[in-house]
Amino acid sequence: ATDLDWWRGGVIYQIYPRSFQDSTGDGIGDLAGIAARLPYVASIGVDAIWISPFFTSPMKDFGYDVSDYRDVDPMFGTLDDFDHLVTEAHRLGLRVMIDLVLSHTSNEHEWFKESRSSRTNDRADWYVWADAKPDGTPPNNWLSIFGGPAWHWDAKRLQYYMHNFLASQPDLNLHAPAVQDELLDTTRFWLEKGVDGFRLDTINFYFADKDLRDNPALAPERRNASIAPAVNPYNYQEHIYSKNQPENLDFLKRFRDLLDEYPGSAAVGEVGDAQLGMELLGQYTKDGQGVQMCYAFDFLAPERLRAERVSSVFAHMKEAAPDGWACWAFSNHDVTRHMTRWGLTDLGARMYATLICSLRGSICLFQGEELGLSEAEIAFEDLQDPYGIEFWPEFKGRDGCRTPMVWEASNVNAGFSDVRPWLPVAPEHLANAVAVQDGREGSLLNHYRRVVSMRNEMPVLRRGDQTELTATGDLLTFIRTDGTDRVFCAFNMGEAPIEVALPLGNWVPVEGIGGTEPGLAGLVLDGWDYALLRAV
Ligand code: ISL
Repeated sequence: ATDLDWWRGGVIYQIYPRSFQDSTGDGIGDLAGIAARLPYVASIGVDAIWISPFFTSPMKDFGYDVSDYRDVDPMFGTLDDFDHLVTEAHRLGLRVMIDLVLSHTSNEHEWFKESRSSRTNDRADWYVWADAKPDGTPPNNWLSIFGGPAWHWDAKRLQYYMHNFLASQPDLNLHAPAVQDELLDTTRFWLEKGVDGFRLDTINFYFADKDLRDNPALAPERRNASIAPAVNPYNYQEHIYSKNQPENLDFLKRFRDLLDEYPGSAAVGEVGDAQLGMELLGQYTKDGQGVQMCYAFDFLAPERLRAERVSSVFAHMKEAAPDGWACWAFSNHDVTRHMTRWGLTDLGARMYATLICSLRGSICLFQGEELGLSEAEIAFEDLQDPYGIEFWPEFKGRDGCRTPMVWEASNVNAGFSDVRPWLPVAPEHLANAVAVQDGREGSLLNHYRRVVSMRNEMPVLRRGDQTELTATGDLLTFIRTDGTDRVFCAFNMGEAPIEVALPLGNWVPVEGIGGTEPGLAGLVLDGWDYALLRAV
């Protein structure tokens, strides 16, 4: 617990509080439920939990629309419940990261209510307000990711306000010094409560162009629907003015100075940007001036992750973010679960689990990923996600990865809740329940436990360099090195057997296929097989 650099190469387990464990019988998960399930989380061997937002919220975007940053929504419990959760987590050796949404608030936040009340109040400039064009239309062509223009007319102020996400999520104006101060005070409030770190939502959306210039159209060859769905007009613009402004670096520096007052605290900033993600990661994590890690979107793409893609992402990182530190993920609460997205079998899921635990960087596992959960099908009538409702049925939204955790196969609602949950438990998930896999030696859950502890026990995997990354067809190989410690990692990212030549030296297997004799020149990996070998 004294390792101040725990985050470097650490494993973070993401909890979506609505769907983890209900303790009050309202069909919605809560903080007390999370606290009760922490021994399970600790059993996976992770370093930290990241809890998606649990702050007071009208829940238009399920907590990513905050109306009070310093309190817990009654649906999720109380500040006392949170304190108890932190104590429990620390007792179990888990660090706690909370999800701060500093780019925008809810339109029901007191700040916004005051800001919209006049053009002269104390918080008049806390949001991004602008006059209509002479013909009454919005000030510029910026679009909202969740559909429609990024501007909403306010009949009280007779001005438009800007929202990158829902109209009920007005963007804060971080150009106003008072806004920055307030957000940093809020951050301090939680540090004082004993949290160990933050996942910072949409960190690249903190600032928009002061002059509100129009975004240019995006050249068709640069179009990349890997983040916003292809049916979204947002994909037809280059968002150079509505986000990613250089003044963000100054704010992140201020944020980092605050973190440095609390040794051992760390932040991972989310940068969802199809074109510039890696460049921004490089800037935001550089030289201890910004956040420690950026959450990279590179492995969240719809297409199955191939060897070539892994190698090109790291090659790009070497160029664009040589000193950067990434946090990798295959699944989260915004994308189709990777079992389904990539059409994986159990064998494939094991290979990808071992791969993510072998990569240089920190990693995030999303609740249920360790169980091999597939994306749930949600009928339109049951749909909750406003993003899905907007673009249905071409894009079905994010509910399919947000269904309740499955604890027991036999219990009502899989042990998640005594009553009908806010999203249905997927019947096909029951066979994957924790209780089913827990004691079964070869289960995917136990595989995750094994590869996470392998990473924990081998500093070379957590912090070592990564060299000679090579993709040859479906074969991915690289060497992790830390002083004289060297681990050769080979992954067959396809179905057909592949012969692998070992680098010069004597290698003994540490994970994956066994039976390699020291001095052997090569081995054969069956489909989806992998091998980690240590130099002796
Ligand atoms: O930028 C994007 C598309 O170009 C998005 O992918 C964006 O990065 C992503 O949607 C941000 O997600 C986060 O903030 C949202 C919230 O709905 C998500 O759940 C959260 O993870 C708004 O707060």
